[in-house]
Amino acid sequence: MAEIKQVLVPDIGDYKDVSIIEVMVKAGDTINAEDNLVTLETDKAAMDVPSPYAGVVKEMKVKVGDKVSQGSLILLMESSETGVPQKSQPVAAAAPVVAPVSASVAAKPVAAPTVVQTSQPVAATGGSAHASPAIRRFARELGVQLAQVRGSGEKGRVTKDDVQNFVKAALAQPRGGAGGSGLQVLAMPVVDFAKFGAIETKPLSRIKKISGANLHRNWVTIPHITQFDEADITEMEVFRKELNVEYAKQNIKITPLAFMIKAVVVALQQFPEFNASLDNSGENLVLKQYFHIGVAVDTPNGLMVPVLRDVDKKGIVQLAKELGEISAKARELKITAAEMQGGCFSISSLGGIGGTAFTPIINAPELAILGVSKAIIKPMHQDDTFVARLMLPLSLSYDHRVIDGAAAARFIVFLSQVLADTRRLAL
Ligand code: CAO
Repeated sequence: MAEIKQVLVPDIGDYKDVSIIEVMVKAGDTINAEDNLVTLETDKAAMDVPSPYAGVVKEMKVKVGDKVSQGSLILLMESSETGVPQKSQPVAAAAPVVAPVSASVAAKPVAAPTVVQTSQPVAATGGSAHASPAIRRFARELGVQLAQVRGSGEKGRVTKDDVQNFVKAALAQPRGGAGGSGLQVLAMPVVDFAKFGAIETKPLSRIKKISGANLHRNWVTIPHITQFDEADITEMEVFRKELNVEYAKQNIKITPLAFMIKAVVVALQQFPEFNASLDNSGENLVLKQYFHIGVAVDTPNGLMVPVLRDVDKKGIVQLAKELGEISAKARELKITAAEMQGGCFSISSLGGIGGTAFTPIINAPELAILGVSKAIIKPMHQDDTFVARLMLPLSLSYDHRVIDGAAAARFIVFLSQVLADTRRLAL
């Protein structure tokens, strides 16, 4: 008949107040005898505590970070096994619902904890990773070299999730051909930063996690080239300032970005292969007949790219208004997923902050992205003399699988000409 049994910390030598660094089971789990329950860590060793019985976990009595000694209650288990007493002393009256402990201890000798020497976190691959014996065994079974797995646990410890994620990532890698072109890179070094000074660990925001994974994929899988140019926006600025005075009453602020969004669409109309995506086979170009432009917005939670739709059908003032609205919505986290989909080309403007140029990452499945930096007044040589002109730095990153360098140079030169003479926006 099934009984509630106490599972205690067995004989762990002279150690006392040892930290629990991993809990492998939870209430409701069905486990076999010898399955590992928790991992303990002393300053010298990590040890797994296996279950003396098969059964169902009724209640956990410990969590990660708790300190335990021999005889501490780990959990209550419903089990019909009879066994021999655990070598550890039961903790008196520790559990609210406890069957007679004497009846629960007749099955089998308590499995001794599995011990592994804790290694120092390694600063390079090839060293030994920081992981419990159970995780080492799990990794071994899957053929994973632990030194290649980045540990997300305390002090860089490798957890079961880390091993599983490593395997998932490996399976998701494109298969290499005969020559083996699958991406093989060294694992990141696992560093215990606390060894070098005080630290604080802060989880990444949800948006950063999502955008980070996308940026990583795009950076690794798309052959990027970035083409630079400068547009003379001296006249455009005069016009923009006039417009700003005119529309201040309507509370519409027109920044250089509104002109850029419109100018990009004029360039896309001239160079249709920039307004396209590769299809899933990677063998066909899907040319779009609509003009939706994504704009990177810096929010306290991370980067978001809302999309302005049908830019070809809108004027500068309307675009400035929509840009203000959509970027405010992004910052207030009110933007919907649909409002971030369907872009043809993106613009990332750091012009309001500064910097001379940067290399933006393409927002796949788009084929190109325009980076905009801060316009500054520069001496430009014109008609045998130097004149002061307001020059806007542009950085065009493009997918070299589809777009040739010459086409990219033509695109950015054309774009600069449109910005230099805003009458071309109307053509
Ligand atoms: N050169 C000089 N001045 C510029 C400029 C440029 N290229 N672009 C903007 N400015 C000026 C604006 O005119 C404005 O000046 P005033 O306040 O005097 O009128 C000021 O800089 C601030 O502009 P802004 O940044 O608020 O507005 P914006 O329309 O240029 O940009 C937005 C809006 C949402 C794109 C921007 O706020 C933002 O979030 N930028 C960051 C995008 C980002 O993080 N990109 C990196 C992604 S990683 O690839």
